[in-house]
Amino acid sequence: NGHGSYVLWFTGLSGSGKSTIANAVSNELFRLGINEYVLDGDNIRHGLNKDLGFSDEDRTENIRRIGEVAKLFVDSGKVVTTAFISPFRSDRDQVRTLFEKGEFIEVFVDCPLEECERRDPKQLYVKARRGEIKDFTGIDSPYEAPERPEIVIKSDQLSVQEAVNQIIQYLRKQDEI
Ligand code: GGZ
Repeated sequence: NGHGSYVLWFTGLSGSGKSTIANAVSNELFRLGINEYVLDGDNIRHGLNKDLGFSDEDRTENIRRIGEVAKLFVDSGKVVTTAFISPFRSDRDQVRTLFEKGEFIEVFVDCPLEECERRDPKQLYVKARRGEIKDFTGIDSPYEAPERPEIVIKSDQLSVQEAVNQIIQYLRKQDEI
């Protein structure tokens, strides 16, 4: 399955580093001659899914649609990276069923809530603690960590480059690069 098409599905809390690491992986893959595309809040929640909010139902629908779009990319022969909290295990497992074995690579960006809250780059945790944002993941909405992710990135203990290296190493081992 060398140079195949697959999805790198990032999951983790807000502020865990999903988008940063996903974009850095994307740049590295580009350097290696793999033209890969990143789906994230900027291009999905502002477009295809702009009718959806952050209730449990809307998050489930958000992830369902993203899964279907990722599937289209993979069918067309592309590598795609997704960077969404995707907090519900059942939603991620449902997306996994769309793909052949080995095509769905779940990347758990494992960062303690306290560290995400300390970073709080958009001051969203502060607002959630004050009750100004409702249903915020980790505060008053759940995050269900993956049980058997293909990759676990301890993003509080690694630099972005080290995280990228860990993922590239995994892909090499799987003959995906
Ligand atoms: C979580 C929220 C919320 C609530 C707005 N809960 O750090 P960010 O800003 O850039 O990333 C978060 C993003 C989460 O959207 P996703 O599509 O990834 O979520 S899910 O997979 O659960 O559907 C955050 C911002 O949107 N944001 N309100 N209530 N994150």
